Amino acid sequence: MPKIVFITGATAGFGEACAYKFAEHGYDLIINGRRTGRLQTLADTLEKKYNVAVLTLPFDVRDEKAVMSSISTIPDDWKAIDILINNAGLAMGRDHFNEASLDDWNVMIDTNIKGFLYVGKAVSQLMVERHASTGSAGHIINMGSIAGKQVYEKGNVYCATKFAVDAISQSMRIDLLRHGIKVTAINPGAAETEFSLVRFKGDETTAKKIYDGLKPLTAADVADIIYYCATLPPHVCINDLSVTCLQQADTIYFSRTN
Ligand code: NDP
Ligand code: 8X3
Repeated sequence: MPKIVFITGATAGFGEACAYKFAEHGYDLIINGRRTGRLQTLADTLEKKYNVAVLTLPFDVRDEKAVMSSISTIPDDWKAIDILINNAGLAMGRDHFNEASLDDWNVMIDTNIKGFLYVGKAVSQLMVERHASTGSAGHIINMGSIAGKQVYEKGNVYCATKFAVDAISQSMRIDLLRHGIKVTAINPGAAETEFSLVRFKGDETTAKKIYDGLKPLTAADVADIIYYCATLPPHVCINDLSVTCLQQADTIYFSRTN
């Protein structure tokens, strides 16, 4: 039986790269995102290229009812989820605390904390039930950030949401220990995806500047690391992994070529 991996935020960036990586290795996939066209195209491509089964599960992670009903009504043969990559998330704006937009803060809190919690809870329940009936283990891989380890100027609420992911990952690891569920937090530094374009609301020039003089991480780099964490022996769990490109020491210190 192929293993099943459930990836939120699979329409771009890390999530999409993970979908390719796991499909390449024969996993069946449940993929989520809001852009249904992209989701269906990805499903069609992966099914054709890698001969795997793909279930699309479009919902907005901020919509509690949609998350809970979509996941509880997954067809029975898809409920045996081995790995959750709880990745959907975003930054909105990069402004000093007093100047930042409340709307931006609400979107980040609703997506990166509340949506992340809804998905984590719904899938962990399925994993717990499966562990009780078959003894099989699950693995939850949470997408944190180095912004969840160290704050930076104008990072305020985005950093806070990733500090929350860090804290929740630690709590999940403790609470799910008795159910044999591994919990891994991945904390990347700057990676060139659609992240900055979303953060700067479509302003391509500002988004590009983030990577000026850098060879940043790619989505494929992060997917490789996630795949490595997910395929270690059953008794081994990477709890927390931070990764940056060579030119980045932490959230503040960079060695740019320009
Ligand atoms: P992208 O913008 O490239 O991808 C983000 C993904 O999240 C998209 O698939 C998007 O899909 C999905 N998403 C966003 N909001 C929602 C929502 N409300 N409901 C469902 N899906 C949603 O960014 P990344 O791949 O870079 O980011 C992925 C994660 O990695 C985020 O949690 C981010 O905070 C984190 N991260 C990113 C870093 C970076 O430098 N790129 C570094 C460290 C962490 P859609 O729009 O179709 O819904
Ligand atoms: C994304 C990395 O440094 O832009 O989480 O906040 S950073």
